[in-house]
Amino acid sequence: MSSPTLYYFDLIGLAEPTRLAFHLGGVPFTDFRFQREQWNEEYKAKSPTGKAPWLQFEDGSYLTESRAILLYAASKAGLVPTDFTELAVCEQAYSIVQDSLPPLSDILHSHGDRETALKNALERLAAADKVVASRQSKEGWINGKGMTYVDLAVFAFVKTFTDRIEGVDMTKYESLQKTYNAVNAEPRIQEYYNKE
Ligand SMILES: N[C@@H](CCC(=O)N[C@@H](CS)C(=O)NCC(=O)O)C(=O)O
Repeated sequence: MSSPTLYYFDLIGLAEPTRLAFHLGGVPFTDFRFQREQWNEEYKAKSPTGKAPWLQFEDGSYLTESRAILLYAASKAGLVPTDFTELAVCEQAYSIVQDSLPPLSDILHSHGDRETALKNALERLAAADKVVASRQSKEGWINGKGMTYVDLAVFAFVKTFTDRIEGVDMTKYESLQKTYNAVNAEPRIQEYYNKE
């Protein structure tokens, strides 16, 4: 399983935490990005499930589902806790943040009523903020100790909200913002975005 290719849209979306984990771990991979038209014409049919992202290995095997792919990349970078209680704390935060994704997706794709979707997303964000606060370290790490894969997921999520959703003040969600700031302050993360 050497030098895999990560297939996804040219977006943060569900692939950015994996890209960051590979980068932080110094793990070689190909960051293959397609546009929406290319997806419709070519890559949807190539995807093992008709969805993206997926991670293709040189031997023909693959991993699909963003959470599984992130865990794979993060394990290579030493960003998955080996202690199961710590892992449960990370998964708790991952799941509750994921709950905001359906309304977030509705807003981004202009599906349904924006106000209702925004209200739902913000309600879930407030819940996620509360849960993250309960164990977060003073530096901002969600497991209370150091950086893990879930910090990368929260970073990408806050970045999407900040960059793409008008009218939301993410600084109100202090714990999520603190995690964002902790990840953003890492020199390897700065290097990643300065290179782009
Ligand atoms: N459960 C999947 C969801 C994947 C998913 O819904 N991907 C979207 C992009 S974020 C997609 O492929 N959309 C294009 C389509 O459905 O044709 C995961 O976490 O990887």
